[in-house]
Amino acid sequence: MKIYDWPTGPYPARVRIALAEKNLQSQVQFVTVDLWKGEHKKPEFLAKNYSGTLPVLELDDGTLLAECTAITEYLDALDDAPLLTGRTAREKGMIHMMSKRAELELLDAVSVYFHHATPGLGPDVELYQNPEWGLRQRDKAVRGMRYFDGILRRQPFVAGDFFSMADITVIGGLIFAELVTLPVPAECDALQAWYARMQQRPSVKNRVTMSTPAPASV
Ligand code: GTS
Repeated sequence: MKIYDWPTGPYPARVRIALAEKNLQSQVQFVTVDLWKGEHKKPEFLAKNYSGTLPVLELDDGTLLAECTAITEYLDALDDAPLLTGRTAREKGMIHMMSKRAELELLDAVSVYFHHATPGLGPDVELYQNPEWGLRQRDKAVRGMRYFDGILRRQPFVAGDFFSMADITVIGGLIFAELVTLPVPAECDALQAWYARMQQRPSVKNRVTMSTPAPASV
C-alpha cells in the first residue's frame, strides 16, 4: 500500500496514528506530496483524489481511497478486529458521530481559518480567500474546543470509554490548532489533560518520524 501525504500535516496525522495503532506501518510506503508547492492541486494528483487533499491511500490493486475516516475504516477492517471504529452497532454509531462532529466543529473549522484568514499555503496555492469566513470558523473551532472539553469532563475518551477514531480526529484538530497558534482556552482543562495523555501514546508521539518518505512520484 502507498500513502500520499505530507508528514507534518494534521489530516495525514490521523491516518499515521491509525496505522500505528493497528501496527501496519511496515506495510505502507509513504509518498510525500508537497502542499507548499501546490502539488496536491496538479492534474496528476487530482486524478488520484478529485478533492485535491491529502492523505490518499493507494492499494496494491490500484484502488484509491481518500478521506481520513474512509481510510481509517478500511485499515481498521483489514484484520476483522476493529479497534478504532467500533465493534457493536452502538459503538460504530457513536464513533462515527463524534468523529464527524470533531471534523465539523473543530478540525475542518481550523483548516478553513488557516486557508482563509492567514496566508495559508501562500498566494500560489490559495487562489480564493475570504478572511471573514475564516475568522468565523476560528471562533467556531474555539466553541468546538469547549464542547469537547465538556465531553471529556464526563468520560475518558471522545466517544466513550476507549480510544477510537473520534479521539484521533480531535487530536488532528488540536495539532492543526497548534500549527496556527490557536490555543485551547485555559478553562478547558479536561481537554488539555486528555490531550497531554494522548501525546504520550506512541502512535501520536512518533507520527512524523514513522516514515522515511520516498520522493514524490504522483
Ligand atoms: N476531508 C479530508 C479528509 O478528511 O481527508 C480533508 C483533507 C485535508 O484537508 N487535508 C489537508 C490538505 O490536503 C492536508 S494537511 O493540511 O492536514 O496537511 N490541505 C490542502 C488544501 O489545499 O486544502
